[in-house]
Amino acid sequence: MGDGADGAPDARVVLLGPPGAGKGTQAQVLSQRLGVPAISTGDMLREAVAEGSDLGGKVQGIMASGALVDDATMAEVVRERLGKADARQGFLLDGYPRTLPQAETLAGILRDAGLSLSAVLLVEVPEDELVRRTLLRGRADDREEVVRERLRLYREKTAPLIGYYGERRLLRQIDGNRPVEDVAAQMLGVFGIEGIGTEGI
Ligand code: B4P
Repeated sequence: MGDGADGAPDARVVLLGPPGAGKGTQAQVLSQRLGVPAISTGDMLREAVAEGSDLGGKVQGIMASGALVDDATMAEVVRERLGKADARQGFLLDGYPRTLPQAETLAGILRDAGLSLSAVLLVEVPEDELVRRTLLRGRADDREEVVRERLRLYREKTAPLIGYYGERRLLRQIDGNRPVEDVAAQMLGVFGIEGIGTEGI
């Protein structure tokens, strides 16, 4: 892993894992410690829905049902976001890629910019715990049947990325069934940073 412009480790990171694994929670912690923006495609889509934009209108029903937004739409969203100035020194991608075509799109965006990923952190949590957490969270799409559909789609469409990134030697396994600060410490360890200062998350 090379060094960024200011001497900090390169951090072009993908957070991979099932819905409710805590990717969004960890992205906030890591963003602060690594000094790169957390980019959550789920949050971006929810903002679009709240604003009532064309994109929001297009994805609202899809998200409510637990289905995935199509790859072409997501490619536009991500290409535009990664083109912004704050993502130049690195980023934490939370919720993207979610399919093999999305992984290829991301590889293409980075290749065009002469860049590559630093690591893919796979957050692993048993399914019963995932359901428990998401139902506790109580977001609009956190009804049990919708959560089960999101988990099914994860196994079908997203889990193949584990092999994809494993072959590229980018995958790091993280035990997500631990307290938030322990999960953060495991992730920071990947970048050679001690997990201190994550209290009170
Ligand atoms: P997301 O917003 O990505 O939703 P998620 O996967 O359910 O959340 P996450 O894993 O980040 O969990 P969190 O930290 O909140 O996607 C929503 C929808 O958007 C998708 O269904 C899809 O329709 C669409 N979408 C987004 N990206 C897309 C893409 N690339 N392609 C197509 N469609 C896309 O944590 C969950 C809960 O657990 C929280 O309440 C938290 O407090 C708790 N928690 C976290 N860590 C914990 C820990 N260590 N211990 C105990 N509890 C913990």
